[in-house]
Amino acid sequence: MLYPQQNKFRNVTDISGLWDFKLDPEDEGEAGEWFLGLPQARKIAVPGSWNEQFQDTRDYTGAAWYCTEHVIPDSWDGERIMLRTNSATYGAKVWVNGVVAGEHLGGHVPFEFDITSIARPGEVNRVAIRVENHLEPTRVPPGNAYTGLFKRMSGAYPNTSYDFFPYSGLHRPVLLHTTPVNHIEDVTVVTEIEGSEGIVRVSVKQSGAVGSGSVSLDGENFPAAEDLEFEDGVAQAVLKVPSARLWSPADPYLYNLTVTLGSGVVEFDSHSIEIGIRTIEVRGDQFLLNGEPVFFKGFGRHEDFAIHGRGQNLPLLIKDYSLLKWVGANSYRTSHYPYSEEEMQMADREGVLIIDETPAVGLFFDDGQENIAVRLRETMKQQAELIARDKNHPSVIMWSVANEPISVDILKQYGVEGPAEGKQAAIDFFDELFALVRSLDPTRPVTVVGRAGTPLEWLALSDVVCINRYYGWYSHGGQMDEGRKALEAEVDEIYRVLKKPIIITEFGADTIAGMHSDPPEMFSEEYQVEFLRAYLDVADARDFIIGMHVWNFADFKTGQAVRRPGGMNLKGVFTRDRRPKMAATYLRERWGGRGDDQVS
Ligand code: BDP
Repeated sequence: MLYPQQNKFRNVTDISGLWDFKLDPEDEGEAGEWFLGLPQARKIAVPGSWNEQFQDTRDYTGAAWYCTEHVIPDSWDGERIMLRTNSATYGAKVWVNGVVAGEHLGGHVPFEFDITSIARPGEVNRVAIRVENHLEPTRVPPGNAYTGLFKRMSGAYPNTSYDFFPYSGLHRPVLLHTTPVNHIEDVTVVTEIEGSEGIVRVSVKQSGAVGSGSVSLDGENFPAAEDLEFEDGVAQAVLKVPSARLWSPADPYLYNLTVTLGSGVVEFDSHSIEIGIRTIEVRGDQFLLNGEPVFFKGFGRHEDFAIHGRGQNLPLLIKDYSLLKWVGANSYRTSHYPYSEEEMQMADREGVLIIDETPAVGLFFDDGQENIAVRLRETMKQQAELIARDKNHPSVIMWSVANEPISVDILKQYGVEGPAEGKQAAIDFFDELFALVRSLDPTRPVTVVGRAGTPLEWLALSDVVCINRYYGWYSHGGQMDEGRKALEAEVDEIYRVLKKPIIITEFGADTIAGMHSDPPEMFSEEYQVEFLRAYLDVADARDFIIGMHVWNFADFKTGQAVRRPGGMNLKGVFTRDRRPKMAATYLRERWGGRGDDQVS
């Protein structure tokens, strides 16, 4: 799905702002025709989670209505008019001028509907969106699942199968945009390197039957173009870039690629994207970027901030990238759902390597074939949408299909006897999921992120083994020396069996900013430093560990539970308002972070 853009063939208008809003706990809105206007509405900010904008909505996950009016310009008449919602968590139904435009399930990727036949150029148009975030066991991620391990372990409220707050609502901008009727539908770019030459393979899909077009690449010393000849709406071209300037964290150079439909005097449409020329490959124990081994230094993160909730927050995005550079990180994982498109654009521009994760967090396999099949369908759909959205970003270097799925063996450790068939069901689930990802994108490695006790057969599916570990916290609490030994023994055993490179994608300790102790004690800033030091030392002594992602970049909101003071997970090395704990300064020394003046 192309990112909307303004150019001489296309228009974009962001219709976010203050919208009318109303909760619909009884689900009466549709019968009451609220899509024609909300009775007794209050204002809400779009984008933004609804949970913290009012006093009475914090734990509300039922249906709610958003409504706005917008004058579509006359000049849009004759164009294809689209309504794009960049993120609605979780289910959305959209009306324009009282007519259903479409529905979508899944909280973190954009969806759009062709509203040409219902939009009224030159007039006021009414847009209504009903959003609901019912927590259901068959959703991805699941909620209200009494078999879910997170619920069992933490008793969290609201009842999610994951450790972050179920923020709800319109989380990213809502756009109206146009394309010509005959338009470019999709562009796919794959790059290779031969010697010093960059090879850019471009595939273009159009909606109509225009016979030809062109693709041009603009960048340092290299303005060049190739013709496109379409057959059945699809065309390919290969651009060769002598002495290509390769994309990498050290030099995240982007070329501008423009596809044009039509040729000469008659052009129908064009679309531009920024691309990076780079290769990635997992070879032996190494992850190679442009043929050179990379070590991943960084974090698991969340889209999370007070009051905004999960709502897009551009000043925070800028601040976080500046802190990532300050601390010396070169990578992060979009734990535990796709982040905004603007995040991905920043990663391209700043040279940050992304493990791009779907919302499949906390999956389980002990509630019957039927439920498992629904979750598989939903996971595959969301995975395919993510690949369609992010496939052209040079920063995206690996897909993570799921975080910490719960095997029946893990449940057993907690005294829950899962059904025997849950074992095979999970194997079938991941076989299908991995096959889908590899067929949709054969150019990137794929992983599933494991927790303590994840079966090695599951980890073996991954190109890079990704594991989350909490020795010294959830086990061996307060005994970092013992925790370190347990970690060493386990990673050595995993490597002995799987012979694949390992990234520790989570390790961290809850830390109350300002709490100190000597000798270090759990929850103190000193303990967090000791914890991180031990893990980083273990990694330094092992070539097969190719990356360390601290959990978490910043403190974040989650459900209320005895393990979560104030409903917060405090494993951030920055506080929620981005003040550094001692651990941030420690990481900066260890990772060689840059000064503010050196941040581009
Ligand atoms: C891991 C989860 C992560 C949690 C973390 C924790 O992947 O979402 O926030 O543990 O307990 O199991 O802090």
